[in-house]
Amino acid sequence: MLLRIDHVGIACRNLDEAIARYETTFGLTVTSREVNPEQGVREAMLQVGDAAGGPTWVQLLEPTGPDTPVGKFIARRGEGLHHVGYAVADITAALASIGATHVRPLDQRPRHGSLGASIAFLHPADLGGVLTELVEPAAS
Ligand code: V0V
Ligand code: CO
Repeated sequence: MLLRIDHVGIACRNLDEAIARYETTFGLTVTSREVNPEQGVREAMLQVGDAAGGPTWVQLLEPTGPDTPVGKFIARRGEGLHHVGYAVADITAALASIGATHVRPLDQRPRHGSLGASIAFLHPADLGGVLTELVEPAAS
């Protein structure tokens, strides 16, 4: 079901400062910046590699407010690794398959994600404390 790691999501208090950190330290560049009101984030995608199956990204996430997933995460744990996003070929089929396991989807249907992707989250409590995201990238 999982094709590759699509992105790692990193929670930060200040998006511009986080971007500068990755540009300066690693020479990464920003491919896109978006605001996603449904998810409560301002985010940037920085491309890390171009694996055979498709690119891989660092996703930097600044909360749009305190009462959002990333805002609550930072208040509780501070900045740091927030989630892992795996690429899937068919997110509807992946969600149906997950439905047959004990792992609870946080989304019953796909949501709008970065770069035109369709995304759905799985509960961290069912996956060893790791918030996990399924990503069906936009057709290229
Ligand atoms: C919270 N918890 C986490 C966590 N966030 N554990 C691991 N990784 C995380 N990122 C734990 C937290 O430590 C608590 O555990 C428990 O969950 C409840 O915490 P809470 O602060 O009360 O939070 P909740 O229950 O209100 O919400 C937690 C969940 C929520 C995971 C359900 O954050 C959620 O629905 N996330 C999915 C949406 C999301 O994260 N969007 C932002 C990224 P203890 O202490 O009780 O054990 S948007 C994105 O990636 C996009 C757009 C994209 O890729 O394109
Ligand atoms: Co993500």
